[in-house]
Amino acid sequence: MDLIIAIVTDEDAGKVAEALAERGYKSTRVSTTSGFLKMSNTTLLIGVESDQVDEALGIIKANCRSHIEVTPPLPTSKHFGPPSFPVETREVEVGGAVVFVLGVKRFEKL
Ligand code: 2BA
Repeated sequence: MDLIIAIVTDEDAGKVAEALAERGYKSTRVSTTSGFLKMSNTTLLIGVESDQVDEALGIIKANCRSHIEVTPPLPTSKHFGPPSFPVETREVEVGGAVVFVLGVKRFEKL
Protein backbone atom coordinates (compact mmCIF):
# COMPACT_ATOMS: atom_id res chain seq x y z
CA MET A 1 0.00 0.00 0.00
CA ASP A 2 1.06 3.59 -0.66
CA LEU A 3 0.05 6.96 0.69
CA ILE A 4 -0.32 9.79 -1.81
CA ILE A 5 0.09 13.24 -0.30
CA ALA A 6 -1.18 15.82 -2.79
CA ILE A 7 -1.01 19.56 -2.17
CA VAL A 8 -3.57 21.35 -4.33
CA THR A 9 -5.32 24.69 -4.42
CA ASP A 10 -8.53 25.04 -2.45
CA GLU A 11 -10.31 25.63 -5.77
CA ASP A 12 -9.16 22.29 -7.21
CA ALA A 13 -9.55 20.23 -4.02
CA GLY A 14 -13.28 19.55 -4.38
CA LYS A 15 -12.98 18.49 -8.03
CA VAL A 16 -10.05 16.19 -7.26
CA ALA A 17 -11.75 14.56 -4.25
CA GLU A 18 -15.00 14.03 -6.19
CA ALA A 19 -13.20 12.56 -9.20
CA LEU A 20 -11.24 10.22 -6.92
CA ALA A 21 -14.41 9.14 -5.10
CA GLU A 22 -16.15 8.42 -8.44
CA ARG A 23 -13.38 5.91 -9.18
CA GLY A 24 -13.59 4.38 -5.70
CA TYR A 25 -10.63 6.10 -4.09
CA LYS A 26 -10.89 7.28 -0.49
CA SER A 27 -9.33 10.57 0.53
CA THR A 28 -9.00 12.93 3.46
CA ARG A 29 -8.79 16.69 2.98
CA VAL A 30 -6.62 18.70 5.35
CA SER A 31 -6.68 22.50 5.32
CA THR A 32 -3.09 23.69 5.07
CA THR A 33 -1.12 26.89 4.61
CA SER A 34 1.58 27.19 1.98
CA GLY A 35 5.09 28.01 3.11
CA PHE A 36 6.19 30.57 0.52
CA LEU A 37 3.06 32.56 -0.34
CA LYS A 38 1.36 31.77 3.00
CA MET A 39 -1.86 31.03 1.16
CA SER A 40 -4.59 28.63 2.19
CA ASN A 41 -4.33 25.37 0.27
CA THR A 42 -5.50 21.78 0.70
CA THR A 43 -3.51 18.64 1.35
CA LEU A 44 -5.18 15.41 0.27
CA LEU A 45 -4.22 12.11 1.92
CA ILE A 46 -5.07 9.17 -0.33
CA GLY A 47 -4.33 5.58 0.70
CA VAL A 48 -4.15 3.29 -2.32
CA GLU A 49 -2.88 -0.11 -3.36
CA SER A 50 0.51 0.22 -5.04
CA ASP A 51 -0.86 -0.78 -8.43
CA GLN A 52 -3.41 2.05 -8.22
CA VAL A 53 -0.89 4.88 -7.74
CA ASP A 54 -0.58 5.78 -11.42
CA GLU A 55 -4.33 5.87 -11.98
CA ALA A 56 -4.84 8.04 -8.88
CA LEU A 57 -2.09 10.42 -10.01
CA GLY A 58 -3.76 10.66 -13.42
CA ILE A 59 -7.04 11.65 -11.80
CA ILE A 60 -5.26 14.30 -9.70
CA LYS A 61 -3.43 15.66 -12.75
CA ALA A 62 -6.63 15.83 -14.82
CA ASN A 63 -8.40 17.91 -12.20
CA CYS A 64 -5.70 20.42 -11.22
CA ARG A 65 -4.73 23.58 -13.02
CA SER A 66 -1.55 25.58 -12.63
CA HIS A 67 -1.96 29.30 -12.24
CA ILE A 68 0.08 32.41 -11.66
CA GLU A 69 0.18 34.13 -8.29
CA VAL A 70 1.73 37.46 -7.54
CA THR A 71 4.11 37.52 -4.61
CA PRO A 72 3.76 38.93 -2.05
CA PRO A 73 0.01 38.14 -2.06
CA LEU A 74 -2.18 41.10 -2.92
CA PRO A 75 -3.83 42.73 0.13
CA THR A 76 -7.12 41.18 1.17
CA SER A 77 -10.21 43.11 2.19
CA LYS A 78 -8.87 42.96 5.76
CA HIS A 79 -6.20 45.50 4.80
CA PHE A 80 -7.23 49.06 4.10
CA GLY A 81 -5.54 51.63 1.92
CA PRO A 82 -2.40 51.41 -0.21
CA PRO A 83 0.83 50.08 1.29
CA SER A 84 2.91 52.81 2.90
CA PHE A 85 6.09 51.58 1.20
CA PRO A 86 6.83 50.33 -2.33
CA VAL A 87 6.14 46.58 -2.62
CA GLU A 88 8.21 44.59 -5.10
CA THR A 89 6.04 41.97 -6.74
CA ARG A 90 6.99 38.84 -8.65
CA GLU A 91 4.96 36.22 -10.46
CA VAL A 92 5.24 32.54 -9.52
CA GLU A 93 3.54 29.53 -11.07
CA VAL A 94 1.57 27.51 -8.52
CA GLY A 95 0.59 23.89 -9.05
CA GLY A 96 -1.29 22.02 -10.56
CA ALA A 97 -0.54 19.55 -7.73
CA VAL A 98 2.58 18.91 -5.67
CA VAL A 99 2.60 15.19 -4.95
CA PHE A 100 4.56 12.84 -2.71
CA VAL A 101 4.10 9.05 -2.81
CA LEU A 102 5.14 7.20 0.35
CA GLY A 103 5.25 3.47 1.01
CA VAL A 104 2.95 2.43 3.85
CA LYS A 105 4.47 -0.07 6.28
CA ARG A 106 1.16 -1.02 7.84
CA PHE A 107 -2.49 -0.03 7.49
CA GLU A 108 -5.11 -0.75 10.16
CA LYS A 109 -8.68 0.30 10.77
CA LEU A 110 -9.15 -0.23 14.50
P1 2BA B 1 4.02 27.94 -1.73
O1 2BA B 1 5.06 27.50 -0.74
O2 2BA B 1 3.19 29.13 -1.38
O3 2BA B 1 4.73 28.17 -3.14
C1 2BA B 1 4.01 28.73 -4.22
C2 2BA B 1 4.87 28.75 -5.47
O4 2BA B 1 5.96 29.65 -5.28
C3 2BA B 1 5.50 27.38 -5.78
O5 2BA B 1 4.59 26.61 -6.54
C4 2BA B 1 6.77 27.79 -6.51
O6 2BA B 1 6.47 28.07 -7.88
C5 2BA B 1 7.14 29.12 -5.84
N1 2BA B 1 8.11 28.97 -4.75
C6 2BA B 1 7.97 28.23 -3.62
N2 2BA B 1 9.03 28.41 -2.81
C7 2BA B 1 9.84 29.28 -3.43
C8 2BA B 1 11.11 29.87 -3.11
N3 2BA B 1 11.73 29.59 -1.96
N4 2BA B 1 11.65 30.72 -4.01
C9 2BA B 1 11.04 31.03 -5.15
N5 2BA B 1 9.84 30.52 -5.53
C10 2BA B 1 9.25 29.65 -4.68
P2 2BA B 1 4.57 25.03 -6.41
O7 2BA B 1 5.93 24.46 -6.51
O8 2BA B 1 3.55 24.53 -7.39
O9 2BA B 1 4.05 24.70 -4.94
C11 2BA B 1 2.68 24.86 -4.57
C12 2BA B 1 2.56 24.62 -3.08
O10 2BA B 1 2.88 23.25 -2.79
C13 2BA B 1 3.53 25.43 -2.23
O11 2BA B 1 2.99 26.72 -2.00
C14 2BA B 1 3.62 24.59 -0.97
O12 2BA B 1 2.46 24.75 -0.15
C15 2BA B 1 3.58 23.18 -1.54
N6 2BA B 1 4.95 22.63 -1.79
C16 2BA B 1 5.66 22.78 -2.92
N7 2BA B 1 6.82 22.13 -2.84
C17 2BA B 1 6.84 21.56 -1.62
C18 2BA B 1 7.78 20.72 -0.92
N8 2BA B 1 8.97 20.34 -1.47
N9 2BA B 1 7.47 20.30 0.33
C19 2BA B 1 6.29 20.67 0.90
N10 2BA B 1 5.36 21.45 0.30
C20 2BA B 1 5.63 21.88 -0.95
